[in-house]
Amino acid sequence: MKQEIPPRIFAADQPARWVVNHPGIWSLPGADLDSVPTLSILTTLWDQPRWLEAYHLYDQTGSELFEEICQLPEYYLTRTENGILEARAQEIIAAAPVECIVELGAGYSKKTVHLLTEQLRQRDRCIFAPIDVSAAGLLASQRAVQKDFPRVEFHGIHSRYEDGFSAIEKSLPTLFVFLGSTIGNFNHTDFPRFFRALSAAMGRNDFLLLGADRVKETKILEDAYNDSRGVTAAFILNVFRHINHLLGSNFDLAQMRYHSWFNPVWQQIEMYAVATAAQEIRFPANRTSFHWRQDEKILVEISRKFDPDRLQEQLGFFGLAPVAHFTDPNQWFSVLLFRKQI
Ligand code: AVJ
Repeated sequence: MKQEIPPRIFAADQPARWVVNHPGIWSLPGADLDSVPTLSILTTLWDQPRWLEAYHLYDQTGSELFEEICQLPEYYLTRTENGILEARAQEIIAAAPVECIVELGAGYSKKTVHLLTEQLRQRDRCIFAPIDVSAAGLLASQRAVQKDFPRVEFHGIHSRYEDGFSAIEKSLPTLFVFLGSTIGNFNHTDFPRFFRALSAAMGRNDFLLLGADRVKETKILEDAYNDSRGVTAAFILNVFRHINHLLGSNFDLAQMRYHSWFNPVWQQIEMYAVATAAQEIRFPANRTSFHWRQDEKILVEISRKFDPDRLQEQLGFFGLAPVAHFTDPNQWFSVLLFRKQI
């Protein structure tokens, strides 16, 4: 194992827990990030209605399809959020006097670049620490940052979000960044669990920059998740190819279709796979099976839509006080800045 001096982003009790597999990238041994997620898949598929955790969507093909989604004319989220950050990065960084930017997600999108540029311009000092479960994503991010921002101190954290942000030194002034409306994937259990943990990990006067997609006209929302080229359908149904590969199951992609709608009561897009013919789904390695009835739906992903005022009030209960609210001319997307109280 290569020796590396632990960066000061880690809290005092942390360095002993982390190892360096590649210079500048820290991992938690024993976190089992790459083990087959059999239990997650089997437990939720036996639930009623059947459902899946969203992270299974991101195998190699799924990640490529998601990149394609971000370019679709109907998928306004990425473009709109990027426009807000490009226009307002200066104000955001001015309002958050920090030394360190911790991004939940591998980072190095166009969006992060705006923040790094401003941080260097205003403070001439910038630590950038993305947290991600994908080692490949972190390596790509590291290469790009070293090339484009040689003055940025890069530390990749290869772990789940919660393990990563809990390890950050509280006395280091830090801006936590969680973009893309990824919070939209959190269900009503995940949401409070996530914000309780994040807030507990934040030091007094640390900041959180949160990207959240907003409730809007149903047609606009539904088109964003049901594009004319069928990329979203391919992205959602690909999860079954991935599961077949992982577990040796026999989901038949030719006998299912994609269905999505905006549930106005729960204020979320719901993305389903619907069986177009009954199929017996077998998991030979686990000696189990289930009957997928014709027309029965499996909920593959949710994408919650938010009211920014309500979101600010709700995060207040987690000790996160609103500092600023940035939006686009259509008010389709919100980038919210919070400060940790006490
Ligand atoms: C990555 C969760 C933000 O909910 O808009 C896009 C995922 N799914 N199209 C979203 C997604 C289908 C996306 N997030």
